[in-house]
Amino acid sequence: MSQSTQYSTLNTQYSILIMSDIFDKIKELTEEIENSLVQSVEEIEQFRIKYLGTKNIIKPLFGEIRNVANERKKEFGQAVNALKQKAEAKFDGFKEELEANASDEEAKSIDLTAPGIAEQLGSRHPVSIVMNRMVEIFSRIGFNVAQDREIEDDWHNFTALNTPEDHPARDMQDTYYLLNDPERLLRTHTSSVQVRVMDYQKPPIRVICPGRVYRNETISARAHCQFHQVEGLYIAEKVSFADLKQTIEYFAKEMFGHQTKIRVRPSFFPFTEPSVEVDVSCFICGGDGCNVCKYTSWVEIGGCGMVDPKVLENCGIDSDKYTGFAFGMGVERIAMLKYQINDIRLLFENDVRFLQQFEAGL
Ligand code: 2NM
Repeated sequence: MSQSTQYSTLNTQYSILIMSDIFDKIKELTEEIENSLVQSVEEIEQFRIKYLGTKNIIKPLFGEIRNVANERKKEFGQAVNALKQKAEAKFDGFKEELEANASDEEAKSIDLTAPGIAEQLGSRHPVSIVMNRMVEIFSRIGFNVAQDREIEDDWHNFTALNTPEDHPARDMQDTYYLLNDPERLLRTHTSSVQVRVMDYQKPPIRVICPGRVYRNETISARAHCQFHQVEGLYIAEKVSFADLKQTIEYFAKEMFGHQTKIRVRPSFFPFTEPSVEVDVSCFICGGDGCNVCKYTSWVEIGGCGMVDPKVLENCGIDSDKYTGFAFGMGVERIAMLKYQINDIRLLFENDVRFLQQFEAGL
């Protein structure tokens, strides 16, 4: 035997002795890792430090390889590597378990029986609902919508409409005039829009004018200083009062139900002759008498008449060739009847507890 062989043999002898210890140590650590249990994040961290940290207890075993006999180096290396992999796998397992438990805890904290949070849908203002419905009804028989300014001049709001200089409607008591410009006022009806339509359009004319109007009224349950109107105008050859009544009857049946009847009572407006006020049979009680119709069986919905020839002439329309009818209705009044709202102020206060009771959509 050469010296080197001898030395090697010696070394092997020595190593074998230690090796049984080292292999025992590996086995012991393997079992320890396998049997490890953790309860908390802290214990997982302790495990990591012990087996995988920079000063972990597996690391020194790798250094021992130089003391292992050549013929067992491979076996030893594999065993230590396996031990290290075992520790890594165990640690990964702990982490996964922890994460699964965390999401379990989270899931447990959700009350699946709790009622859902309802999506808050906006609702349409009752004035808009009724106004849109009125426009839709008249659109179906050929009326076009016309809109124009709310700040008007005296001509379009009064003079062209045959309202005399001394008419009470022109009074500061009834009409809002602009402070810095007495020639301008807030329109008191949407007839002013129809005057503008007649100015730029030749007959036949068939328009409805929905919009906001202003009157200097003391605010109460029944009156407001602002409200909305839908006014209509039809000018052509041979337009008659019968045409007017048919149009109003069609509207009333569409708006309040097909059993609805209409009646007209003589009235007066500066811009129409003859003029009438329109009632519909009470759509709440059907004529038996109730609070809405004040036990009269009828409810008033607006006024109308044949356009005064002077108005047509004022707007440049030949009154020998053309005749026309016009009507006007208050949107708030019809909304209040339809929804049985007893105070007009509710329609202008924007209290959501009131507004939420109306339908979404059109
Ligand atoms: C009403 C009643 C009666 C009306 C008249 C006109 C116009 F411009 F043609 F002269 N537009 N609207 C009218 C007629 C309005 O409201 C109660």
